[in-house]
Amino acid sequence: MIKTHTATAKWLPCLFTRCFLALASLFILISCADSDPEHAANAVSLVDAKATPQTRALYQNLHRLSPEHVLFGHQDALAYGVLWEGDEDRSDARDVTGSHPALYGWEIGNLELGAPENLDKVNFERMRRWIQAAYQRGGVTTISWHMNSPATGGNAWDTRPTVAEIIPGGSKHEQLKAYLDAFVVFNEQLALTDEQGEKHYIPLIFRPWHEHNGDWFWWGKGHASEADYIALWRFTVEYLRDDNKVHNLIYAFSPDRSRTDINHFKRDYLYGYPGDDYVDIIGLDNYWDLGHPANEAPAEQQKQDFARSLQAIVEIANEKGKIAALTEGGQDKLPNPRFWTDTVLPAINTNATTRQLAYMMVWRNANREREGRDHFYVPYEGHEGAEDFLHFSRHALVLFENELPDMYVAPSL
Ligand code: BMA
Repeated sequence: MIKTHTATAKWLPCLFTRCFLALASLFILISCADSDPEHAANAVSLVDAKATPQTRALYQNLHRLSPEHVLFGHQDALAYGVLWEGDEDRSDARDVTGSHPALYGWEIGNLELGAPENLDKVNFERMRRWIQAAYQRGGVTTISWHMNSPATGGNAWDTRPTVAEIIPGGSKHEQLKAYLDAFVVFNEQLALTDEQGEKHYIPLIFRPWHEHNGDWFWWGKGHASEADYIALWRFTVEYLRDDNKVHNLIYAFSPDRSRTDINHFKRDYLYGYPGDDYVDIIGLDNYWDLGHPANEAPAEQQKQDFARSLQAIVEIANEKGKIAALTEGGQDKLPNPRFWTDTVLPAINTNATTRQLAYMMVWRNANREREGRDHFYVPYEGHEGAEDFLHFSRHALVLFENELPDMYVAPSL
Protein backbone atom coordinates (compact mmCIF):
# COMPACT_ATOMS: atom_id res chain seq x y z
CA MET A 1 0.00 0.00 0.00
CA ILE A 2 2.63 2.53 1.06
CA LYS A 3 4.81 1.65 -1.94
CA THR A 4 1.94 2.27 -4.34
CA HIS A 5 1.25 5.62 -2.69
CA THR A 6 4.90 6.69 -3.08
CA ALA A 7 5.04 5.57 -6.69
CA THR A 8 1.86 7.39 -7.58
CA ALA A 9 3.04 10.50 -5.78
CA LYS A 10 6.13 10.59 -8.04
CA TRP A 11 3.91 10.92 -11.06
CA LEU A 12 1.53 13.41 -9.47
CA PRO A 13 3.62 15.76 -7.40
CA CYS A 14 1.15 18.66 -7.22
CA LEU A 15 -0.07 20.01 -3.86
CA PHE A 16 -3.65 18.99 -4.53
CA THR A 17 -2.68 15.32 -4.93
CA ARG A 18 -0.58 15.34 -1.78
CA CYS A 19 -3.47 16.84 0.17
CA PHE A 20 -5.83 14.27 -1.26
CA LEU A 21 -3.46 11.41 -0.33
CA ALA A 22 -3.00 12.76 3.18
CA LEU A 23 -6.76 12.98 3.67
CA ALA A 24 -7.23 9.50 2.23
CA SER A 25 -4.61 8.05 4.62
CA LEU A 26 -6.29 9.81 7.53
CA PHE A 27 -9.61 8.34 6.47
CA ILE A 28 -8.10 4.84 6.30
CA LEU A 29 -6.53 5.34 9.74
CA ILE A 30 -9.83 6.43 11.24
CA SER A 31 -11.75 3.52 9.72
CA CYS A 32 -9.11 1.08 10.99
CA ALA A 33 -9.34 2.58 14.45
CA ASP A 34 -13.12 2.11 14.49
CA SER A 35 -12.93 -1.58 13.70
CA ASP A 36 -10.22 -2.15 16.28
CA PRO A 37 -11.78 -2.88 19.68
CA GLU A 38 -8.76 -1.38 21.49
CA HIS A 39 -9.53 1.94 19.87
CA ALA A 40 -13.30 1.62 19.82
CA ALA A 41 -13.09 1.18 23.60
CA ASN A 42 -12.27 4.82 23.91
CA ALA A 43 -15.29 5.78 21.89
CA VAL A 44 -17.88 4.21 24.22
CA SER A 45 -19.72 6.79 26.23
CA LEU A 46 -21.70 6.63 29.44
CA VAL A 47 -25.19 7.69 30.46
CA ASP A 48 -23.42 10.19 32.65
CA ALA A 49 -21.38 12.66 30.59
CA LYS A 50 -19.84 13.89 33.85
CA ALA A 51 -18.79 10.43 35.02
CA THR A 52 -15.52 10.47 36.98
CA PRO A 53 -12.34 9.50 35.08
CA GLN A 54 -12.15 6.23 37.06
CA THR A 55 -15.75 5.38 36.17
CA ARG A 56 -15.14 6.07 32.49
CA ALA A 57 -11.93 4.06 32.64
CA LEU A 58 -13.74 1.09 34.18
CA TYR A 59 -16.32 1.12 31.39
CA GLN A 60 -13.67 1.49 28.71
CA ASN A 61 -11.62 -1.32 30.20
CA LEU A 62 -14.61 -3.64 30.43
CA HIS A 63 -15.27 -2.88 26.78
CA ARG A 64 -11.62 -3.25 25.76
CA LEU A 65 -11.23 -6.59 27.55
CA SER A 66 -14.53 -8.02 26.36
CA PRO A 67 -13.41 -9.60 23.05
CA GLU A 68 -10.84 -11.73 24.87
CA HIS A 69 -11.99 -12.01 28.45
CA VAL A 70 -14.90 -12.32 30.79
CA LEU A 71 -14.64 -11.11 34.39
CA PHE A 72 -15.96 -13.58 36.93
CA GLY A 73 -18.18 -12.21 39.67
CA HIS A 74 -19.87 -13.51 42.82
CA GLN A 75 -22.59 -11.99 44.99
CA ASP A 76 -21.67 -11.38 48.67
CA ALA A 77 -18.35 -13.17 48.02
CA LEU A 78 -16.46 -11.63 50.95
CA ALA A 79 -19.23 -11.64 53.55
CA TYR A 80 -19.74 -15.37 54.01
CA GLY A 81 -19.41 -18.75 52.37
CA VAL A 82 -21.23 -22.04 52.70
CA LEU A 83 -19.10 -23.15 55.67
CA TRP A 84 -17.80 -19.85 57.15
CA GLU A 85 -18.95 -16.39 58.03
CA GLY A 86 -17.28 -13.07 58.74
CA ASP A 87 -13.65 -14.18 58.24
CA GLU A 88 -11.28 -11.46 57.08
CA ASP A 89 -10.34 -11.36 53.41
CA ARG A 90 -11.94 -14.70 52.54
CA SER A 91 -14.16 -15.94 49.73
CA ASP A 92 -15.24 -19.43 48.67
CA ALA A 93 -13.90 -18.55 45.23
CA ARG A 94 -10.45 -17.84 46.67
CA ASP A 95 -10.48 -20.94 48.87
CA VAL A 96 -10.86 -23.01 45.70
CA THR A 97 -8.95 -21.04 43.04
CA GLY A 98 -6.41 -18.92 44.93
CA SER A 99 -8.02 -15.63 43.91
CA HIS A 100 -11.05 -13.60 44.83
CA PRO A 101 -13.52 -12.99 42.01
CA ALA A 102 -12.82 -10.05 39.70
CA LEU A 103 -16.25 -8.61 40.43
CA TYR A 104 -18.30 -8.44 43.62
CA GLY A 105 -22.04 -8.12 43.85
CA TRP A 106 -23.59 -6.42 46.89
CA GLU A 107 -27.22 -6.00 47.76
CA ILE A 108 -28.47 -2.88 49.52
CA GLY A 109 -32.08 -3.85 50.26
CA ASN A 110 -33.10 -2.37 53.68
CA LEU A 111 -30.55 0.46 53.43
CA GLU A 112 -33.57 2.66 52.63
CA LEU A 113 -35.09 1.74 56.01
CA GLY A 114 -32.03 2.92 57.90
CA ALA A 115 -31.30 -0.68 58.93
CA PRO A 116 -27.73 -1.59 59.98
CA GLU A 117 -27.74 -4.67 57.74
CA ASN A 118 -29.22 -5.71 54.41
CA LEU A 119 -32.02 -8.19 53.88
CA ASP A 120 -29.51 -11.06 53.97
CA LYS A 121 -27.97 -9.79 57.23
CA VAL A 122 -24.85 -8.28 55.69
CA ASN A 123 -23.79 -5.32 57.83
CA PHE A 124 -23.57 -2.12 55.76
CA GLU A 125 -20.53 -0.84 57.62
CA ARG A 126 -18.64 -4.02 56.80
CA MET A 127 -19.97 -3.94 53.24
CA ARG A 128 -18.51 -0.45 52.89
CA ARG A 129 -15.09 -1.71 53.98
CA TRP A 130 -15.26 -4.74 51.69
CA ILE A 131 -16.13 -2.53 48.71
CA GLN A 132 -13.29 -0.13 49.51
CA ALA A 133 -10.78 -2.96 49.98
CA ALA A 134 -11.85 -4.60 46.72
CA TYR A 135 -11.45 -1.30 44.88
CA GLN A 136 -7.99 -0.84 46.34
CA ARG A 137 -7.05 -4.34 45.16
CA GLY A 138 -8.39 -3.52 41.69
CA GLY A 139 -11.69 -5.42 41.86
CA VAL A 140 -15.02 -4.26 40.46
CA THR A 141 -18.26 -3.73 42.39
CA THR A 142 -21.87 -4.02 41.31
CA ILE A 143 -24.89 -3.08 43.43
CA SER A 144 -28.42 -4.51 43.32
CA TRP A 145 -31.38 -3.28 45.31
CA HIS A 146 -34.36 -5.31 46.42
CA MET A 147 -35.99 -2.09 47.60
CA ASN A 148 -38.93 -2.17 49.96
CA SER A 149 -41.97 -0.50 48.47
CA PRO A 150 -41.97 3.23 49.17
CA ALA A 151 -45.77 3.14 48.85
CA THR A 152 -46.98 0.03 50.70
CA GLY A 153 -44.06 -0.59 53.04
CA GLY A 154 -43.99 -4.22 51.87
CA ASN A 155 -40.77 -5.86 50.74
CA ALA A 156 -39.57 -6.26 47.14
CA TRP A 157 -41.71 -9.38 46.70
CA ASP A 158 -44.89 -7.67 47.89
CA THR A 159 -46.44 -7.11 44.50
CA ARG A 160 -49.16 -4.66 45.46
CA PRO A 161 -48.95 -1.92 42.81
CA THR A 162 -46.52 0.81 43.79
CA VAL A 163 -44.84 2.26 40.74
CA ALA A 164 -47.57 4.70 39.61
CA GLU A 165 -47.57 6.23 43.08
CA ILE A 166 -43.84 6.77 43.37
CA ILE A 167 -42.90 8.20 39.97
CA PRO A 168 -42.99 12.00 39.49
CA GLY A 169 -46.54 13.21 40.11
CA GLY A 170 -47.41 10.22 42.33
CA SER A 171 -48.60 10.67 45.90
CA LYS A 172 -45.62 8.72 47.35
CA HIS A 173 -42.96 10.26 45.14
CA GLU A 174 -41.19 11.97 48.04
CA GLN A 175 -40.83 8.59 49.74
CA LEU A 176 -39.01 7.21 46.69
CA LYS A 177 -36.65 10.19 46.82
CA ALA A 178 -36.01 9.57 50.51
CA TYR A 179 -35.18 5.93 49.75
CA LEU A 180 -32.81 6.90 46.93
CA ASP A 181 -31.19 9.44 49.28
CA ALA A 182 -30.11 6.53 51.48
CA PHE A 183 -28.01 5.26 48.59
CA VAL A 184 -26.58 8.74 47.93
CA VAL A 185 -25.40 8.85 51.56
CA PHE A 186 -23.97 5.31 51.39
CA ASN A 187 -22.16 6.20 48.18
CA GLU A 188 -20.62 9.23 49.92
CA GLN A 189 -19.47 7.01 52.76
CA LEU A 190 -17.81 4.68 50.25
CA ALA A 191 -15.64 7.46 48.84
CA LEU A 192 -11.96 7.39 49.75
CA THR A 193 -10.00 10.52 50.63
CA ASP A 194 -6.40 10.72 49.49
CA GLU A 195 -3.45 12.45 51.20
CA GLN A 196 -4.26 15.72 49.42
CA GLY A 197 -7.74 15.58 50.92
CA GLU A 198 -9.32 14.81 47.55
CA LYS A 199 -12.35 12.54 47.52
CA HIS A 200 -12.37 9.51 45.18
CA TYR A 201 -15.73 7.99 44.49
CA ILE A 202 -15.58 4.26 43.86
CA PRO A 203 -17.02 3.37 40.45
CA LEU A 204 -20.05 1.14 40.85
CA ILE A 205 -22.09 -0.83 38.36
CA PHE A 206 -25.55 0.11 39.58
CA ARG A 207 -28.30 -2.35 38.70
CA PRO A 208 -31.65 -1.12 39.96
CA TRP A 209 -35.14 -2.45 39.20
CA HIS A 210 -33.84 -5.78 37.92
CA GLU A 211 -35.83 -8.68 36.42
CA HIS A 212 -38.70 -6.29 35.75
CA ASN A 213 -40.08 -8.51 32.97
CA GLY A 214 -40.85 -11.08 35.68
CA ASP A 215 -43.84 -10.72 38.00
CA TRP A 216 -42.14 -11.38 41.35
CA PHE A 217 -41.17 -7.82 42.37
CA TRP A 218 -43.48 -4.84 42.83
CA TRP A 219 -41.78 -3.09 39.89
CA GLY A 220 -42.37 -6.16 37.69
CA LYS A 221 -44.57 -6.83 34.73
CA GLY A 222 -48.25 -6.96 35.61
CA HIS A 223 -47.83 -4.73 38.67
CA ALA A 224 -46.68 -1.64 36.79
CA SER A 225 -47.33 -0.44 33.26
CA GLU A 226 -44.36 -0.44 30.89
CA ALA A 227 -44.51 3.36 30.66
CA ASP A 228 -44.48 3.73 34.45
CA TYR A 229 -41.54 1.34 34.76
CA ILE A 230 -39.62 3.41 32.23
CA ALA A 231 -40.52 6.58 34.13
CA LEU A 232 -39.22 4.98 37.33
CA TRP A 233 -35.92 4.04 35.72
CA ARG A 234 -35.41 7.43 34.09
CA PHE A 235 -36.28 9.27 37.26
CA THR A 236 -33.78 7.13 39.20
CA VAL A 237 -30.98 8.03 36.79
CA GLU A 238 -31.87 11.72 36.68
CA TYR A 239 -32.33 12.02 40.43
CA LEU A 240 -28.96 10.44 41.20
CA ARG A 241 -26.98 11.93 38.33
CA ASP A 242 -28.50 15.41 37.94
CA ASP A 243 -30.08 16.31 41.27
CA ASN A 244 -27.55 14.60 43.54
CA LYS A 245 -24.46 14.88 41.33
CA VAL A 246 -23.61 11.19 41.69
CA HIS A 247 -21.05 10.62 38.94
CA ASN A 248 -19.56 7.21 39.72
CA LEU A 249 -22.31 4.96 38.39
CA ILE A 250 -22.49 2.67 35.38
CA TYR A 251 -26.14 1.74 34.85
CA ALA A 252 -26.98 -1.91 34.13
CA PHE A 253 -30.34 -3.07 32.74
CA SER A 254 -31.12 -6.69 33.59
CA PRO A 255 -34.30 -8.42 32.45
CA ASP A 256 -34.76 -12.09 33.30
CA ARG A 257 -34.26 -14.75 30.67
CA SER A 258 -37.18 -16.90 31.90
CA ARG A 259 -39.66 -14.33 30.59
CA THR A 260 -38.21 -14.08 27.10
CA ASP A 261 -38.91 -16.25 24.09
CA ILE A 262 -35.50 -17.28 22.81
CA ASN A 263 -36.85 -17.07 19.23
CA HIS A 264 -37.94 -13.47 19.75
CA PHE A 265 -35.31 -12.52 22.24
CA LYS A 266 -34.66 -8.94 21.24
CA ARG A 267 -38.36 -8.06 21.16
CA ASP A 268 -38.92 -9.50 24.64
CA TYR A 269 -35.63 -8.24 26.03
CA LEU A 270 -36.46 -4.64 25.20
CA TYR A 271 -39.69 -4.66 27.24
CA GLY A 272 -39.34 -1.69 29.58
CA TYR A 273 -36.05 -0.56 28.04
CA PRO A 274 -35.65 3.03 29.20
CA GLY A 275 -33.60 4.11 26.16
CA ASP A 276 -29.97 4.22 25.11
CA ASP A 277 -29.42 7.44 27.05
CA TYR A 278 -30.33 5.70 30.31
CA VAL A 279 -28.49 2.36 30.10
CA ASP A 280 -24.79 1.51 29.95
CA ILE A 281 -24.82 -2.26 30.29
CA ILE A 282 -27.03 -4.65 28.38
CA GLY A 283 -27.39 -7.22 31.13
CA LEU A 284 -29.29 -10.44 31.53
CA ASP A 285 -30.22 -12.50 34.57
CA ASN A 286 -30.17 -16.09 33.43
CA TYR A 287 -30.81 -18.97 35.80
CA TRP A 288 -33.37 -20.40 33.43
CA ASP A 289 -31.04 -22.04 30.90
CA LEU A 290 -28.68 -23.27 33.61
CA GLY A 291 -30.84 -26.06 34.97
CA HIS A 292 -33.61 -24.05 36.61
CA PRO A 293 -35.98 -26.60 38.19
CA ALA A 294 -38.97 -25.19 36.28
CA ASN A 295 -37.28 -25.40 32.87
CA GLU A 296 -38.43 -28.60 31.22
CA ALA A 297 -36.20 -28.30 28.13
CA PRO A 298 -33.61 -31.11 27.79
CA ALA A 299 -30.12 -30.26 29.08
CA GLU A 300 -28.63 -29.96 25.57
CA GLN A 301 -31.38 -27.59 24.51
CA GLN A 302 -30.78 -25.46 27.61
CA LYS A 303 -27.07 -25.21 26.80
CA GLN A 304 -27.86 -24.06 23.29
CA ASP A 305 -30.41 -21.57 24.56
CA PHE A 306 -27.91 -20.23 27.08
CA ALA A 307 -25.38 -19.60 24.31
CA ARG A 308 -28.09 -18.00 22.16
CA SER A 309 -29.10 -15.70 25.00
CA LEU A 310 -25.49 -14.55 25.39
CA GLN A 311 -25.12 -14.04 21.68
CA ALA A 312 -28.34 -12.01 21.63
CA ILE A 313 -27.31 -9.61 24.41
CA VAL A 314 -23.90 -9.08 22.83
CA GLU A 315 -25.57 -8.30 19.51
CA ILE A 316 -27.92 -5.81 21.15
CA ALA A 317 -25.00 -4.25 23.03
CA ASN A 318 -22.95 -3.98 19.83
CA GLU A 319 -25.80 -2.33 17.95
CA LYS A 320 -26.07 0.22 20.72
CA GLY A 321 -22.33 0.72 21.31
CA LYS A 322 -22.60 -0.68 24.85
CA ILE A 323 -21.31 -3.73 26.67
CA ALA A 324 -23.07 -6.98 27.53
CA ALA A 325 -23.00 -8.89 30.80
CA LEU A 326 -24.59 -11.84 32.52
CA THR A 327 -25.60 -9.69 35.47
CA GLU A 328 -26.91 -12.61 37.55
CA GLY A 329 -27.23 -16.33 37.13
CA GLY A 330 -25.84 -19.73 37.90
CA GLN A 331 -26.98 -23.13 39.05
CA ASP A 332 -28.34 -23.35 42.60
CA LYS A 333 -26.52 -26.03 44.67
CA LEU A 334 -24.51 -27.10 41.62
CA PRO A 335 -25.96 -30.57 41.05
CA ASN A 336 -23.73 -30.80 37.97
CA PRO A 337 -20.14 -31.12 39.27
CA ARG A 338 -18.83 -30.19 35.81
CA PHE A 339 -21.09 -27.19 35.46
CA TRP A 340 -18.27 -24.71 34.75
CA THR A 341 -16.37 -26.48 32.00
CA ASP A 342 -19.34 -28.38 30.63
CA THR A 343 -21.99 -25.64 30.55
CA VAL A 344 -20.70 -22.14 31.25
CA LEU A 345 -17.38 -22.08 29.43
CA PRO A 346 -18.52 -23.72 26.17
CA ALA A 347 -21.44 -21.29 25.93
CA ILE A 348 -19.29 -18.18 26.41
CA ASN A 349 -16.73 -19.69 24.07
CA THR A 350 -19.24 -20.52 21.31
CA ASN A 351 -18.02 -17.87 18.87
CA ALA A 352 -16.43 -14.44 18.61
CA THR A 353 -19.74 -12.80 19.50
CA THR A 354 -20.52 -14.78 22.67
CA ARG A 355 -16.91 -14.32 23.76
CA GLN A 356 -17.59 -10.58 23.91
CA LEU A 357 -19.53 -11.00 27.14
CA ALA A 358 -17.80 -8.53 29.48
CA TYR A 359 -18.59 -10.15 32.81
CA MET A 360 -20.69 -12.82 34.43
CA MET A 361 -21.86 -12.88 38.01
CA VAL A 362 -23.33 -15.81 39.91
CA TRP A 363 -25.51 -15.46 43.00
CA ARG A 364 -24.57 -15.89 46.64
CA ASN A 365 -23.24 -18.82 48.68
CA ALA A 366 -25.63 -18.77 51.62
CA ASN A 367 -24.10 -19.79 54.92
CA ARG A 368 -25.43 -23.27 55.64
CA GLU A 369 -25.52 -22.98 59.40
CA ARG A 370 -27.14 -19.59 59.62
CA GLU A 371 -29.69 -20.06 56.87
CA GLY A 372 -30.35 -23.71 57.66
CA ARG A 373 -30.34 -24.73 54.00
CA ASP A 374 -28.16 -25.15 50.95
CA HIS A 375 -28.32 -22.25 48.49
CA PHE A 376 -25.02 -21.65 46.71
CA TYR A 377 -23.59 -21.01 43.24
CA VAL A 378 -19.80 -21.30 43.61
CA PRO A 379 -18.18 -24.57 44.72
CA TYR A 380 -16.64 -24.30 48.19
CA GLU A 381 -13.56 -26.16 49.39
CA GLY A 382 -14.39 -29.84 49.51
CA HIS A 383 -17.39 -29.57 47.17
CA GLU A 384 -17.34 -32.16 44.38
CA GLY A 385 -17.38 -29.40 41.75
CA ALA A 386 -14.34 -27.58 43.17
CA GLU A 387 -11.82 -29.01 40.72
CA ASP A 388 -13.97 -28.15 37.74
CA PHE A 389 -14.29 -24.59 39.02
CA LEU A 390 -10.51 -24.42 39.37
CA HIS A 391 -10.14 -25.44 35.69
CA PHE A 392 -12.67 -22.81 34.73
CA SER A 393 -10.80 -20.13 36.69
CA ARG A 394 -7.57 -21.01 34.87
CA HIS A 395 -9.03 -20.71 31.41
CA ALA A 396 -7.49 -17.83 29.46
CA LEU A 397 -10.92 -16.37 28.79
CA VAL A 398 -11.85 -16.07 32.44
CA LEU A 399 -10.46 -13.35 34.70
CA PHE A 400 -10.36 -13.43 38.47
CA GLU A 401 -9.17 -10.48 40.57
CA ASN A 402 -5.48 -11.43 40.53
CA GLU A 403 -5.44 -11.32 36.71
CA LEU A 404 -7.01 -7.90 36.24
CA PRO A 405 -5.19 -5.04 34.59
CA ASP A 406 -5.70 -1.64 36.23
CA MET A 407 -9.39 -1.19 35.55
CA TYR A 408 -9.43 2.39 36.81
CA VAL A 409 -6.88 3.90 34.46
CA ALA A 410 -8.05 4.71 30.95
CA PRO A 411 -6.63 2.35 28.33
CA SER A 412 -4.15 4.19 26.10
CA LEU A 413 -4.90 4.66 22.41
C1 BMA B 1 -32.58 -14.43 46.41
C2 BMA B 1 -32.19 -15.43 47.48
C3 BMA B 1 -32.70 -14.88 48.80
C4 BMA B 1 -32.15 -13.47 49.02
C5 BMA B 1 -32.45 -12.57 47.84
C6 BMA B 1 -31.84 -11.18 47.96
O1 BMA B 1 -32.25 -14.88 45.15
O2 BMA B 1 -30.80 -15.57 47.53
O3 BMA B 1 -32.30 -15.74 49.84
O4 BMA B 1 -32.71 -12.91 50.19
O5 BMA B 1 -31.98 -13.18 46.67
O6 BMA B 1 -30.46 -11.22 48.08
